[in-house]
Amino acid sequence: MATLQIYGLPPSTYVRTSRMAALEKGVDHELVHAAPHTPDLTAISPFGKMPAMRHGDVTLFESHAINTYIDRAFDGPPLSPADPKAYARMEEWVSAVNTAIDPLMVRKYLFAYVFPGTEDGKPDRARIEASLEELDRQIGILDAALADSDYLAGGSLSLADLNLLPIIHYCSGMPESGEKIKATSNLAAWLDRMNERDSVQATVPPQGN
Ligand SMILES: N[C@@H](CCC(=O)N[C@@H](CS)C(=O)NCC(=O)O)C(=O)O
Repeated sequence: MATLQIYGLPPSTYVRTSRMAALEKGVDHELVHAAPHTPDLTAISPFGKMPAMRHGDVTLFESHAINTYIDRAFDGPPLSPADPKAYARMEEWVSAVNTAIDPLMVRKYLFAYVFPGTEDGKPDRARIEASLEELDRQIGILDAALADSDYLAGGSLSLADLNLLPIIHYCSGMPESGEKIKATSNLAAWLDRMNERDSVQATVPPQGN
């Protein structure tokens, strides 16, 4: 059988999710190191973003499409609930993370530390400060979402949890968000639970990225 290839770089939150999906299914994959907008990626993704995927003659871009393919094309534990309500709940959280949480927590807040674009290269404090109120609100939303179940879509791990984990991993290591996450009960417990998984431990991004 063809090798599953995931194109992208280890620090990327979306690349990490696809790699975790493969590991959760017990599928060997090759990570093909490719930066955004380089030929390996643009050959598959018209937008040049990571991740992209190749499996035999199947090529895909967009992480949720890739993760869904990995879940359905291979044996191994299901990463999407069979129950329609729980399935819709998973989709709800994948979408909310991609459209609301990633733009705030990653693109606005974390990037103000990692890619500040300031003259002296120091964190962009104005952008960080401007993120904090919404950061607090979103952490509260996630904490509430995990009040009645161990995972976002119910009692079992799903693609929604794998999609969120890389973001919360980074945020838990930053001063303001780290403090806020530590002060939660459900989100902090979810992170501890997730951190015990082999797929999470095998994909920890290199330090300094
Ligand atoms: N909606 C896309 C988003 C992918 C995405 O934004 N990837 C980032 C890295 S985490 C990227 O490639 N950024 C480079 C760029 O936007 O030019 C997906 O889910 O795959």
